[in-house]
Amino acid sequence: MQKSMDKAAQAMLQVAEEQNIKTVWDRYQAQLPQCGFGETGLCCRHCLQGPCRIDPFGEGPQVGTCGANADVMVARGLGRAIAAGTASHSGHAKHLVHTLHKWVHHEAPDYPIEDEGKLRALANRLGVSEKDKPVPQVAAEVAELALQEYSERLTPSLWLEKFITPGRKALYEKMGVMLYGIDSSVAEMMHRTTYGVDQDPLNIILGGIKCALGDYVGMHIGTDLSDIIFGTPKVTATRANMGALKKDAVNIAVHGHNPVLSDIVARVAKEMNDEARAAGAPAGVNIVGICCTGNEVMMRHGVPLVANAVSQELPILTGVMDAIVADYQCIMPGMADISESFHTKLITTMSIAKTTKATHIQFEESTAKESAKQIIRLGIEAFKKRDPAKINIPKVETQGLAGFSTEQIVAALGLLNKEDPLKPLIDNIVNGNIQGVALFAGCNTVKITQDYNYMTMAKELAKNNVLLLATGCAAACFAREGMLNSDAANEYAGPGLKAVLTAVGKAAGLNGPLPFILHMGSCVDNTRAADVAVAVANKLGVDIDKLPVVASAPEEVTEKAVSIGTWAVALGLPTHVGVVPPVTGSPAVVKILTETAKAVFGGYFIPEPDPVKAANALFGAIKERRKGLGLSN
Ligand code: NFS
Ligand code: SF4
Repeated sequence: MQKSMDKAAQAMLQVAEEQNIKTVWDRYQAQLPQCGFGETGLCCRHCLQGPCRIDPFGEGPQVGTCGANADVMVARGLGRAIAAGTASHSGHAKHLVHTLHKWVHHEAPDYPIEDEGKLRALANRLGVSEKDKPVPQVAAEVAELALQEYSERLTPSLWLEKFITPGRKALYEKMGVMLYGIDSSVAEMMHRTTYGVDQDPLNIILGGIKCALGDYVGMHIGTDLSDIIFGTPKVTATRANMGALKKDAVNIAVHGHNPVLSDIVARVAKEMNDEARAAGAPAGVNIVGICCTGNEVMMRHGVPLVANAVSQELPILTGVMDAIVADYQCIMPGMADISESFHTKLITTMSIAKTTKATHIQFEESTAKESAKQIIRLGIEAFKKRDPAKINIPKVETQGLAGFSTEQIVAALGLLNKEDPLKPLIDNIVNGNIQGVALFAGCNTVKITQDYNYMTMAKELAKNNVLLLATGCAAACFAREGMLNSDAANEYAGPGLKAVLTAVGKAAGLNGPLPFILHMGSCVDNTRAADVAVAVANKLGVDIDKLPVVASAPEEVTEKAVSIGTWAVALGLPTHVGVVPPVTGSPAVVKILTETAKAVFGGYFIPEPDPVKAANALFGAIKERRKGLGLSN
């Protein structure tokens, strides 16, 4: 199997081979064959009488020591994955809440409040009267409400109630999955899946849905507060891939997730150009992005994203990656080993995410700018230690647009209809120019040729006039592969879709159509797409499960992707996964996820490793929903 479709990644993998440097692909090879019990979800370590395994072929034991059967083991494993994902997204968001709270108390003086309008709009939506109150007071009240979302509430989650459709709210209450607190939903999942508690797979999965709604709320808070503090993304011309690394600059990558770190580094870098020049780098400091925080700074500052997820180690092999600054999540431990073979300085910054082989600079909001400068200085020092013989920058660099926040999508549509911006979108869905909308999210995995599923599915769906939204590593993939521009729209979009994109592009003063894939942000920004769906559903007076909107994580890896997929299902979306999670050991659980979920929530999982079949399945789901709405075209 080819490792990656990305031309720059291919070039660097060649270098890895020549220099006998082991990457994630080699480590994966060394793991093969992977354990069949683990792959199917049929092992359990939830107590010390284990580990227990169930024989999927029916010959060995069919229950664990305590009597847990395959259905219980698989459902419990899935539940815990959702809890881990929820804890991660909401932990990231909690960090932003603390930053806002510190800002109010003058303990985070270096942070801006870029979008007062969004702060006030959010306050209003949450029922806080903001009129005549100064920004710090409104911020304090919003931060307080956000913190309250975490612990056990006596009333349903405010964020969930205020942002979903009335139909969903009623359904969640009826099904007993209404969220009363993010952290409490995680704790409850840990409780119900521990030794001898929940033993009904359907009940465990309903608990998983409740916890996944905690993920949705955590992500929503993350996006809201990032926008308030750092600015709501605006459509930005940007570049991507490893060709954006510069031989004559100090190249520093921000890697991880939270703009609390990366946004400040991107801002402060502008002040450090002279120091870099003095060190012999005429082009100054060149900040680039890796993974989701790369998307954050790409949207807000046009910082080029050079790699993501499975290819995160490869920029080091260019020999010009002077420093990598990491916060948390999706940072492979293997990064530390590879950076040791080069001059690259790996810098960790968060107390919960250290690695023995990296330099740790504790990043505090109170001294954010100073810490950022200290970090950049380490990059400048490392630059001096470059080995010219090892320099090898692949000449692959793409152009595209990023930064399609919900607000920007509404603004773009407003160019066609100022009074009623959603109308052009709805009209074009009704007349069939746009058959439906597909949200692409998730990671890149070593188990699939990098980008292959994304690219294949995107082309298939676009041909059928499906508008694509992308976040996280999906958005990063499309950026690296040069899909976020007018040329790609001209090449791949079907005639109806192209006509709409051209009309909007023209109204926006572009030289061609809008991209057929709208880069909506990082992984936590998936709720931006949900907000668009909710707005359209509310306007039409139907629930989300009636809309021709689908989701896909074609190359997913993380537990976070499992939580997102689960709330997408709970929102009512047919949701494709290209890597089948460890659930196949329980046909009962598979049936709950793919069939029962559809009957109850309207949304359901479509596990399908083949990208063409997956695109057909999603388009089929879109067609089914169009028919349900009485749209025969
Ligand atoms: Ni989200 Fe995937 Fe990580 Fe971001 Fe990428 S791996 S689940 S997209 S970087 S979180
Ligand atoms: Fe085995 Fe049951 Fe313990 Fe799991 S909880 S390890 S199945 S005894």
